[in-house]
Amino acid sequence: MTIIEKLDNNERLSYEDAIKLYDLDLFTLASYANKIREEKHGKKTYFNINRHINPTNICKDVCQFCAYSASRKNPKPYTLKHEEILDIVENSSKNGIKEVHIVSAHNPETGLEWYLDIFRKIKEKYPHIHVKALTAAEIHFLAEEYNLSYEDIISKMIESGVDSMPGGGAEIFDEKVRKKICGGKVTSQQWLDIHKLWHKEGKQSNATMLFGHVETREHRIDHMLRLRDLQDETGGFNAFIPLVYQKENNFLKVKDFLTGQEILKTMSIARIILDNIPHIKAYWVTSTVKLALVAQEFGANDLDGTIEKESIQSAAGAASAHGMQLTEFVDLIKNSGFNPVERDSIYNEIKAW
Ligand code: V47
Repeated sequence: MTIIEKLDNNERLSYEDAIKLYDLDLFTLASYANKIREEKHGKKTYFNINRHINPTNICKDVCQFCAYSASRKNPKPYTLKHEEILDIVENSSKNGIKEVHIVSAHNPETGLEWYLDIFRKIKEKYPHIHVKALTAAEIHFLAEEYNLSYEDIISKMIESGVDSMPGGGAEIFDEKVRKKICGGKVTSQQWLDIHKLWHKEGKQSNATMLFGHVETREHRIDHMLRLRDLQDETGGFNAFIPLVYQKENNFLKVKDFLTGQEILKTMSIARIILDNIPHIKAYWVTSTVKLALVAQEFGANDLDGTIEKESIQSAAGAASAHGMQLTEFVDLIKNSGFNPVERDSIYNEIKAW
């Protein structure tokens, strides 16, 4: 059977099939991806009103693609006090945020409680705000640093009020590429194991993929299929988020950058092969806002949120340092022909704008 026949029959695609998808032209891929998007979500595009907080940039690990952590490329180490974080949440709560997305570097100097106690403090004062915090990479770091199991860290997260886990730290699962770009931090299998344990607690998470650096198309397909396999077991992933690599201020020397066509093809392929993950997020921070809007017709049905302040990708060149204004965000989605729907962090609908 040809790949087109398999697509027409809605067959689940194998690794060999999925690789062939990249040989199809962009608009053929888009028509299949968009059909799936429309069957699942119609013309709805989800977003949330959120605040990203990155409490420290001091990191034990050195990822070659990272421009955020304090290093000789970015010699400005900081660690926020809990009072400073609470001030940020106080201000953001006045702007109507429904989620704080808290991700830190791997700081061996603060102690475990510094990482966890802030969630308790936020929950106590703002019980209505969803706390999305601690990537699998941070959980692995904390477990190693404090000689605890992943289960221990996860139960401490739950006790402290963490509601869901973000999808960061996945990068690319292929072990050879991983060694090159972020050897030393959480391995691919450990990343998957941690999400599996989190899902086992009845909790939800997201999954990212960093692409457009030294990986190949085959590595991307392998990455997505490892996620599809875990999702078959647990059903705990809400969204898949392909993160487009940003090139400034880091240690990775990448000559050729992705074309818009390659980014859109990858979005469409993700929508086609990840048949068990409900949402594909075009993270406007890394794709640019304009391409994220276009991606709505290539399988993506979520644009993340207003963010307010973004430090990780903006350190590497993305135009996202100050987030997006809510009214502009909503207007852009409407003007591109889609229906903006505000959601909470686990995709309950809050308001059709
Ligand atoms: O894992 C670091 C990435 C991620 C660069 O779960 C870079 O809803 C591009 O995971 N170019 C953290 N990307 C951000 C993240 C995320 C973002 C938005 C929503 C969610 C979610 C998760 O940022 C890291 C890493 O892959 N990153 N450096 C760079 N130069």
